[in-house]
Amino acid sequence: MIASSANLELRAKIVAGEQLSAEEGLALYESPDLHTLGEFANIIRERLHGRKAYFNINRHINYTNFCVLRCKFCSFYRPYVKTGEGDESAAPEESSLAASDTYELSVFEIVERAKVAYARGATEVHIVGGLHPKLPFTYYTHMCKAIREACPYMHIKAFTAIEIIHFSRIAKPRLSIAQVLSQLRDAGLGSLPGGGAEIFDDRVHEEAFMNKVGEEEWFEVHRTAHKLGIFTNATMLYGHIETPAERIAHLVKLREHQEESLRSRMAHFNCVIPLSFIPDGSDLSHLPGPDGLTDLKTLAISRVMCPNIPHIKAFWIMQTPKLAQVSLSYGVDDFDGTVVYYDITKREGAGTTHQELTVDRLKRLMVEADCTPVERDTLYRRIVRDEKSWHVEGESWLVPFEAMPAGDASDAATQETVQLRIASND
Ligand code: V47
Repeated sequence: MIASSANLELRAKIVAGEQLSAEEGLALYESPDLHTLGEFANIIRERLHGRKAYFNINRHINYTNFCVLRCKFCSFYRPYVKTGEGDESAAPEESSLAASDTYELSVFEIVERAKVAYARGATEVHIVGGLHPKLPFTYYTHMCKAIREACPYMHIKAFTAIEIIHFSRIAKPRLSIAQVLSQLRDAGLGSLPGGGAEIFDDRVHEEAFMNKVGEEEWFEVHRTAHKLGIFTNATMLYGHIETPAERIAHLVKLREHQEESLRSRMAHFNCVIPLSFIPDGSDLSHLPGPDGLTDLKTLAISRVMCPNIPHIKAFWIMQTPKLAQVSLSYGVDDFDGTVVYYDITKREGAGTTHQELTVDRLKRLMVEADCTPVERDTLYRRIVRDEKSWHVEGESWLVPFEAMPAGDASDAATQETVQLRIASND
C-alpha cells in the first residue's frame, strides 16, 4: 500500500468492516495505484473466504437468439418480424447482424443438453435467451418441469430479470412478477442469474439499451425474488459508454438493495459479476473494450464497494482465464464454471460457441494462484464428489454420473442448432 493519510483512513474503514462512500470508492478506483486497491479488495476477500476459490460444474444453454430488443452492446440478438401472411422470419435488413444463424431450441433439445451435462456430473444449468416474441409462457414452465423430471438434482438457474418481465407481459392472462416467479419455481426453477442489469443510469440506458426495462424494474424482479426466498445474482456490464463514476454508482445501488434484502427478506444476492464488455460484432464494435488493468481494477472495486454481497465472480469467458486467475488476489473468489457452450459473446467476432474449461484446468489456475479450489453448487454449498457420484455436503442423497466433464467431442452432436419454427400459440 502507498501510505498516504487518505489510504490509511480507507484501510482502517475496510478493516473495521465499514462501507466506503461513492466518493471514496471513485478516488480509489481512479488512482493509478492498482496494488493498494487490490490489497483493500483482498482484505475483504480473505475475511469472507480465506484463500478458497469457488467453481462449479455447469452448462450454459441459450434457448434462442431471437430478441425484440436492439441493445447496442449485444452481438447475440437477431431480429424477428412478421413479413407477410404465414411468413415469420428474421429481418436481415433491420440490422447489420446476419440472420442466417438464427435459432430457437425446442424443450426437447434443451432437456437433451441438460441430460448430457447431468450424466457427466454437472450440478447446474444456466439458461437464458433473447426476448422471443412468439414463445408462450408455457414454453418456459414446461422447460423447467421437463429438466426437473429428467435431472432431479440439477439446479436450474435461469432467466434474467428482463426475461421475467417479458414473461409477465406475454402470459395469458398477464401475470404479476410474483406470479411468474412462483409458477417457475413450482416448475423447478432454483435461482435467477444476474444478467440484464448493465449500468443503472438513465443516460447510459437511453444511449445503449433504450427499449430494455430499466433499473426500477430490474430491482423490482430481484426484490420480489428475494421476498419469495429465491436467491439471485447481480451483474454490471462495464467498458462501453459509461463513466467510472457511473460504475461506482451502480455498485452502490447493488449494495443498498442487498442491505434491504439482508435485513428483511428471505433471500439475497449471492454474487456480483462484473462483465467485461466484448465489442466484437456489436453496434459498439468501434469501441476498444476494457483493457486488462480496467478488468482487474473493476473486479477489485466491486469487492471493495459491495462487502455485504458474499461473492465476486470473474466470469472467465469475459475476463479470460488468465486474468481471472490474477484477479484471485484482487478480491475475486469465484470463476463460474465449466460453461461448455456460450453463445452470447464470442471473441474475434464469429468465434466458436464451444467455450469450455475442464475441472482440471479450473483447479490448476486456482492452485497456481495460491488458492484452495472448492467445487460448489449454485448456492455455494460444497460439493462432495468421487469417481461415480456427487452430493451436497451434509445431504444424504447421491447423484450418480458417468464421466467427469472434460472437452468431449461426442457432446457436440447434442449442441447442433436445429432451426425450428415453433408454431405460435397465439
Ligand atoms: O445480460 C451482452 C451481457 C449478460 C455483451 O448470474 C455482454 O451467475 C459483454 O448475465 N460483452 C448475460 N457482456 C451473462 C450473465 C451472466 C454470466 C455468467 C454468470 C451469471 C450469473 C450471469 O451478458 C447480459 C449482458 O449484460 N452481455 N452482450 C457483450 N458484448
